[in-house]
Amino acid sequence: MKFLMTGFEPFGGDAKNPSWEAISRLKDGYDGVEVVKAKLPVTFDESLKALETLIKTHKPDVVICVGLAGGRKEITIERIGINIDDARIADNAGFTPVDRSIRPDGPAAYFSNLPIKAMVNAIRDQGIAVAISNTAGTFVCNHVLYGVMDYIQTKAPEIRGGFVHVPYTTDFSQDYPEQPLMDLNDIVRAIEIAMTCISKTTVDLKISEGTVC
Ligand code: PCA
Repeated sequence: MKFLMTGFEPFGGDAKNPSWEAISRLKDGYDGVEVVKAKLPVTFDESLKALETLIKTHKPDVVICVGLAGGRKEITIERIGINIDDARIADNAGFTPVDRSIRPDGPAAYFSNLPIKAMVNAIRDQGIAVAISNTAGTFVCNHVLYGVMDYIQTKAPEIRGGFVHVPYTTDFSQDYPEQPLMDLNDIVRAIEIAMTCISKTTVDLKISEGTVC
């Protein structure tokens, strides 16, 4: 089974992006799993183009895009990508779209088709903080999640895809003393557990990971 695993370049003034730090540390293969790693630009216009080229080139069975969610204390497995770009900060090309549809004729949202409950369960079993998230924001990560699911639904329904957000890592303690931080080794391990889980799971678990507002 071939996995395309992506992280992002730094953005917003940070020197590093923990998502790429984690992805770059994955091995090229695990038991029965081949891993292709790539770094995506943090730009609305180029990120999805780059991802589509990678999918066409490598023909993966599974695509997992990983990004930074600074301020979150857990690894978060994203459930849904929504059809909107609404940037609070400029992307790395200096572009700040406001209330722009990603696909003007597309549905309002797409669900990830990864076994998100099984992934949360497997990661939590190993003592790593993890949760389902019901919003990937409205910046480049949501753009990529919506875009990859649009590609899958319309062009390659055999692919399973989704998005994982990770917290800041402990080496950001000087930059962000107030932010929750996670050890990079735990993030790498969580991603490895998620890949193993996906390779062994065809039907997701029916367990509640819901929230009440
Ligand atoms: N996080 C941003 C974009 C790139 C990244 O790592 C986001 O959550 O949209």
